[in-house]
Amino acid sequence: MINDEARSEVYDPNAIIDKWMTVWDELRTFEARDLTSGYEEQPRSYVVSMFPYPSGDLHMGHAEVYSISDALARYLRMRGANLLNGIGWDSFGLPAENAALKRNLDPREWTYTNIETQAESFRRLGVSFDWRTRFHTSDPEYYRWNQWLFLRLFAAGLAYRKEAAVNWCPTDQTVLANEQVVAGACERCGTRVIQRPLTQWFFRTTAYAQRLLDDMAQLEGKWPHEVLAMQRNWIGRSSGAHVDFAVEGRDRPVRVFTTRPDTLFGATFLVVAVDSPLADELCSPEQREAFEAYRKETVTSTAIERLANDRPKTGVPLGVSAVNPVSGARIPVYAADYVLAEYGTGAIMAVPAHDQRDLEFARALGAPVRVVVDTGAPDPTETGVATTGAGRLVNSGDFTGMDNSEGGAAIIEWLSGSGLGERAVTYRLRDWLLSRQRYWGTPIPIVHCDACGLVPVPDDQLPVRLPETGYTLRQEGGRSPLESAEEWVATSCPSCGGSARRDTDTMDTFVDSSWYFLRYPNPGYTDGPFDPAGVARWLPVNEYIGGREHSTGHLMYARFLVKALYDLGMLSFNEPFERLTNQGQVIMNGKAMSKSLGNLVNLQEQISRYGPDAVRVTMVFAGPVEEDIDWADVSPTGAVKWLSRVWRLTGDLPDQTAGEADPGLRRAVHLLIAGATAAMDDRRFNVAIARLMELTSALRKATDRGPGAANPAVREGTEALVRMLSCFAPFTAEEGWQRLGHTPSVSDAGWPEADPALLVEETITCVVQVNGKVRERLDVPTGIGESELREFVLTSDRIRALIGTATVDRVIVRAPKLVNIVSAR
Ligand code: ANZ
Ligand code: ZN
Repeated sequence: MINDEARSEVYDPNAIIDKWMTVWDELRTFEARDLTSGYEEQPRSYVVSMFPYPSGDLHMGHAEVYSISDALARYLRMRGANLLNGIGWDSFGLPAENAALKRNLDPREWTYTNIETQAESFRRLGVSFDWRTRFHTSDPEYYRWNQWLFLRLFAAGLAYRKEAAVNWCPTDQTVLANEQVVAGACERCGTRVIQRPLTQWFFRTTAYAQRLLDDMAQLEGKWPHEVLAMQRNWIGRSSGAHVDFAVEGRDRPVRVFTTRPDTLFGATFLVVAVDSPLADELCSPEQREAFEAYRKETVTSTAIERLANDRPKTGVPLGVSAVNPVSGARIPVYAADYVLAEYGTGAIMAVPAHDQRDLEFARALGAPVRVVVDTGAPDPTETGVATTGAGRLVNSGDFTGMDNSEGGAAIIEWLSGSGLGERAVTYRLRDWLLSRQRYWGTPIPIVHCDACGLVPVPDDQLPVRLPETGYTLRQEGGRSPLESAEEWVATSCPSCGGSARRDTDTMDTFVDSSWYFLRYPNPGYTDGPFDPAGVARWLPVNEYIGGREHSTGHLMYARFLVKALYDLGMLSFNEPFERLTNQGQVIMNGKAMSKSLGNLVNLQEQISRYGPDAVRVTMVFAGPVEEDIDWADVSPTGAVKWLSRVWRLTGDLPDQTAGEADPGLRRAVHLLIAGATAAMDDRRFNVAIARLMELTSALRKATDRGPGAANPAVREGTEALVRMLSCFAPFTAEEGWQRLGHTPSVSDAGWPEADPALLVEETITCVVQVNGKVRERLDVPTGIGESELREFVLTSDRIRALIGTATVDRVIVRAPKLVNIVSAR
């Protein structure tokens, strides 16, 4: 009997950190076996967790994502994979610049200090990164390749510059991509975003819209369903038709996009986006004043608000009329804000009977309503509710009587034949606006020359380095801070040698993060953005782990860029991440943690109180990976208790085992190994931990009241426990492994294998009689049913030999102990 209290040693999780950090470094335990050369055969496994942004020290959210990704990485490694677990920093971006401006510092200082802090915290958290992969996107050695990639896309026509109405954040004084505008506000600071016309750089993501959709087939079942659904919505494929409407006094028709060509006879007016050049062009002199006034009102509303169904509809007549191509009716043309300039063609045919927004607009402005699909629902003119269902066409000329889907196809055909329209597909996805009017980012490697236009900086002049004086630069009124670095801006044209100016915008940091995982295999590579041999060896990423907030931004950008590089012949695969896992958020009392709510939990405080292992275990054990963890509902004290039990157990076992292994315990151990393994394979890490906890209890019971600490089954079970534990609580496991008399590292000991022979159910001896005489004893599972047992006995070789050719008259089965076969002699 072992008395825990009598032992002088206490489990002190913080006392063992430095020791094991040093051992792992010395043994190079977590280095991939062949990072940059000497490539081995399979299996290899490449795990990437979305790389951190260096905003201060690590926080609870980091602890969660890296506890999960590390459990997975360690598991795959223990299962025999040559594993690469990379780490770098996404170190350009606004917070550094804002902090620097506030304190009059160089953003570099803030950034690199935070990186050092985070790196140390990662090590103290026991994350098994291969530190040789480390790089920072704000290093010129990295952003140089951002510039190089930009120039490849520019040469391929995939990077271009145009004037567009863009999202502008008045507080951060920068443009934002659509993906960075959340509910009409700046994702970072919450300020209302306004629309401003500016000349900006774009990547042509729309050229890949269909492939971004189609290639999701590869990800089905391997990425979370919701992420795929969000991407599908974001790409927003619509199919329908383009229809041309002749407009009085204009030689070219107005083209609209519609998903309901079947309703064409019900188009009683046209609506053009108020902020489109087309509206400006169509407006008659009489309506000019009203139009300008209306246009002014709309600049502050966002696309989402403009499209909202419940918003009162506003607009102005443009004072021109168009002709409905099928009915020949003269219909008025309006400008309104519920039509977006950037979607479809920026103009619509309004069918108030069958489209709610059009109906509300018609009611507000007194336009006619004409029902053309009889859906069986009440008349929209009376109810104010547009009828959107299927039905038969009415008031539709020769098409009257057709069912509406067939009618739609027939109308498209007629339009095509008459040169008035055609089948069309439209996407909601927009080109990626990548230029930013900020300092702390990758300078765009383009020179503006009056004579030559946009001239790429030659590759051998890369990187275009940021000027060092970032902190003295100010930005005003939407000008990039780089504009005030006059000496830096002034340059000569690489093409004609004349005086020219550098582009003063920097790249969205999502450019940096769209390819970083290609560089981990050889982070110091100098002949290109990534080492083709290393990429061939390690890519695509097998397991990608990160937050679901990146569903439509980062993940879409990375997919786009990989496809573009595939087309440029630089990659041999077209999807970057084979499998994606989203972890939930760490929240507090039902709310996201934030300084302003005062519910921030400090990670370092948790670690110093409970130790890194207990914090990690708590994160992973709290629930399924994709669910949020409310820190108010969990406490690492439970994990501390469990880990100290494991730790004591490892100290309680004698060096020499004695006696026969206890069969019941062995079976329990192997069943729990099998259970934990299956849970790990399904990424149900919390379930795996539950199995380990059960195993701990079984072993504790066996040492205290069962066969005793010296029993070989206890040692076998404890060693298996410690090996598996190393995925979640690496320091405690390492310490336990040593206490069990082994040399480090436990990570090299491999994941325990469940013995299949021990997994079969317990058996009992069944007596088999033939005509009342005992002829055979067979081992059968205790839980076997009557019919199963009958089958089992009659098909067993020995019984069949006994019976020979005699016919079986009757079989009496008393499961599980007796079977009597009555057979004719
Ligand atoms: C006539 C019509 C009749 C329409 C009807 C709908 C129902 P999705 O599915 O989102 O692609 N639309 C087209 N361009 C638009 C723009 N730039 N801004 C706002 N609305 C626009 O929607 C396509 C439908 O949205 C199109 O089909 C058009 O209205 C409208 F019973 O045309 B429809
Ligand atoms: Zn020039």
